[in-house]
Amino acid sequence: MRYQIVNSQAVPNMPWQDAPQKKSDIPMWRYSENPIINRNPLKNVARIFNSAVVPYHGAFVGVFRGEQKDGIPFIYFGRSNDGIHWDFDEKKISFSDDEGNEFMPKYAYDPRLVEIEGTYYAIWCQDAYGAAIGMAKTKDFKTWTKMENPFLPFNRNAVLFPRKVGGKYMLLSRPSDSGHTPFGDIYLSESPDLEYWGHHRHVMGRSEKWWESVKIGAGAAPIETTEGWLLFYHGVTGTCNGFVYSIGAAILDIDHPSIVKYRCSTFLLTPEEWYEERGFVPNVCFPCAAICDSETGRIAVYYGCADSYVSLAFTTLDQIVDYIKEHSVVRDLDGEEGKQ
Ligand code: BMA
Repeated sequence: MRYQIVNSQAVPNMPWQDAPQKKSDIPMWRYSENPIINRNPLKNVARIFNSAVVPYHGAFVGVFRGEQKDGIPFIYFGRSNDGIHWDFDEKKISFSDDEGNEFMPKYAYDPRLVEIEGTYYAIWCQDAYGAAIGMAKTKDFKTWTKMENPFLPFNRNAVLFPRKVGGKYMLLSRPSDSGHTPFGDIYLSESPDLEYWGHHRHVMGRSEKWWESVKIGAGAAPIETTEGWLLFYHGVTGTCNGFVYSIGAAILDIDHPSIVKYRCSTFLLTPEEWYEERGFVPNVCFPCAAICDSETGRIAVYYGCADSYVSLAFTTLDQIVDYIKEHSVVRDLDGEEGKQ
């Protein structure tokens, strides 16, 4: 391997499928059995999509956006031996607050999940007198402790880094409005304790490339590599029939992640298959997690499809980093420290 995944474990049993014979020029390919989670996946839940998973004790666990049959999204816990076939708890995850009282948000969606120093953190969008970021932690996936909300409304798409950088926890997010925000850049915030967030920096904005010309938002937790932090994100374009969500990628500086080293000017995946083009919200590929194997450099991206399903796409570190570098366009704004 030309590049290495750093500070990560070997996951020999991660989901994987070799690239198809008929290769696209973009080195990311879909799992042939997509979608891996279909409609009506459990009682009272009509659709699971935009969800995040991690390796855990030789198997896999995850937090799943489950749209209930009354249309309101909550987070459900799931486990899997192969990362493909999932069993879900029938009841949504309930959290406890500092005083041990049960806490259930009014709604919760687009969860991400990351391990930092032996604790697992889920982070999602929830109501805090307006759409904002909710956060909770667990060590055993049995009890979850609700943490302070990092930001005021309106903000969505929050993604934690898997380790401290320069002694601080790092969080990517997208400040937004109260609706289906027609704008949005990715910002970085840091914290000494996961409670007080500051030193906000601009990372990157929507670009003049049309596939991501309306807004962008962080996707999977950044993957630490010898080239920098590999970030899969979503980019949105506007059409006469509404938004289209594609998957893109960038590589952020390892010590100063507000600086973009490489930014892929093309999408990696855009809605093409029936499960991406057709659903509750058509034309959505929305990445929320990536599992990687440090031994082989294999990467599996979990993405929500058409707000209706979960699917898998694969790549390898060498192929994707080379592709990003070859197609990189970094504008002055991306290369700045993001401080004004
Ligand atoms: C965004 C979020 C995502 C959703 C997408 C497409 O604003 O709400 O959860 O997948 O819209 O509907």
